[in-house]
Amino acid sequence: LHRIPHPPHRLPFLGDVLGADRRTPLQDSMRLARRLGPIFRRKAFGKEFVFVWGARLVADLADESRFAKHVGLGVANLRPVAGDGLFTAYNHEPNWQLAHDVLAPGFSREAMAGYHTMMLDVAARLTDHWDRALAAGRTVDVPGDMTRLTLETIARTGFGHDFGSFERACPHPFVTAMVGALSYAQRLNTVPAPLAPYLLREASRRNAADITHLNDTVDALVRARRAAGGDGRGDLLDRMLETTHPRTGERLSAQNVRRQVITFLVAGHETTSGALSFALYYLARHPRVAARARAEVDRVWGAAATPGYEQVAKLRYVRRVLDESLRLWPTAPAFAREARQDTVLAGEHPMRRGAWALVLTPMLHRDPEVWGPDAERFDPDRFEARAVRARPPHVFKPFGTGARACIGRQFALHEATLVLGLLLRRYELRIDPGYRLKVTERLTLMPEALRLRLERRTPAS
Ligand code: MNH
Repeated sequence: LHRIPHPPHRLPFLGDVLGADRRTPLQDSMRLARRLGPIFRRKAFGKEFVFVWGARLVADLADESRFAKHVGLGVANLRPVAGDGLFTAYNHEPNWQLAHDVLAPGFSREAMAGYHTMMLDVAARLTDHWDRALAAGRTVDVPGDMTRLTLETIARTGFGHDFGSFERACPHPFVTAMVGALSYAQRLNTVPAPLAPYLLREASRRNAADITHLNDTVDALVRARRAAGGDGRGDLLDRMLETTHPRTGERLSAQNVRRQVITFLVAGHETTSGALSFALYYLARHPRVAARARAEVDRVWGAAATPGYEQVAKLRYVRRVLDESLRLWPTAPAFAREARQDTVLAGEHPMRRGAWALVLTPMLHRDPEVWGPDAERFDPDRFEARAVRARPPHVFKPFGTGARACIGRQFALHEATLVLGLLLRRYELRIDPGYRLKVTERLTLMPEALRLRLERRTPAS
């Protein structure tokens, strides 16, 4: 451990927390990473954390035979909310494999094709909303509206539910409760654990109320489905309630269903909404990129009023814009890996069984050894097939890695590419030239206070 650098001037007990901003722990760690190099330590309240971002080190951590997901820090803090749901389950908990096997077919190609029409319906509510803003000469609230869109999409495709987000001036109470729970989970890392109940007394009371609200919302949703006797036409909730494990015949318990629904509602929209928001930011900042993407949409979709399922995956350049946005700002910005047995990381750093390290994805995605000296520059051409093939594996990890990687990856990519295509086809995006990108953190990332002015696009001749 002594070979791993750490910041100078450590204080007893407080460690390296001085000068740290508790609202931006990730961007703080990025600053430290730039100073200290591809692997470093950070100490807080007597605990020491190891951060890794060098591409060679991360590639080694991706070796599934020696390392596995570690449920730690932010993820562990969500256990009171999501328990042994897919995202927060420990590797050894039997409900992980059970739920994974039961739910994986919900993300197959066929299932995705089935969600396509519902995704289009929800996207039409977004464009209606934006058309009204445009007609009234108002700017649009990008993170707010992307959150409305992605919440409605997962609620509709997963659970046949409508939160009415576009009809509300303020976020749905479910969203407020969810943001509260995520922010609280992040704050827990900024105080010494034994003191949390005292230091965060008020916040922890609010958190308990938030969790109760999440549970109540989900219980009502499940009750309604059971009362209707199923028939979500094979959506995720039907699978959770009806499907038995193909081999063991086991079923998810009522308690576990509740945790999975919360998991999917949260994991299924917060990160996608951030990804869409950053992509729109970069499109508005780079008119030439936007023009090229728009030309592709025109060419691939032609005169069709709405795109078919197959026509979304054909938007290769739009997808590169999305990938490049996720490179610079992967909206789930870290994941943790633990040693399955005593091992040596990259032949250099001995690790005991159970020892773990946090991968700082935004820094992995900026490692100059892989991405070059201009790694900070936005350039979708980095994801041209030829350029991708020329890079080593495990250098682009916005969806995590291995058995516990994101189950919703294809879902998110289809939804986001579809929506970007629709928005590019319909509007020109204008950004206030004075806007400076500022990133808000609540476990996930979001461009703060991003507003765009829309212009109705003059139809292509
Ligand atoms: Mn998602 C796991 C990122 C969209 C449901 N997701 C992960 C992990 C990352 C991640 C990173 C791994 C975390 C870890 O190793 O601790 N997810 C994203 C991003 C987007 C995203 C960047 C959008 C962009 N995720 C979605 C969507 C859904 C979803 C959409 C559901 C519809 N994700 C999950 C679930 C897991 C997960 C469930 C946990 C999988 C498991 O452990 O088995």
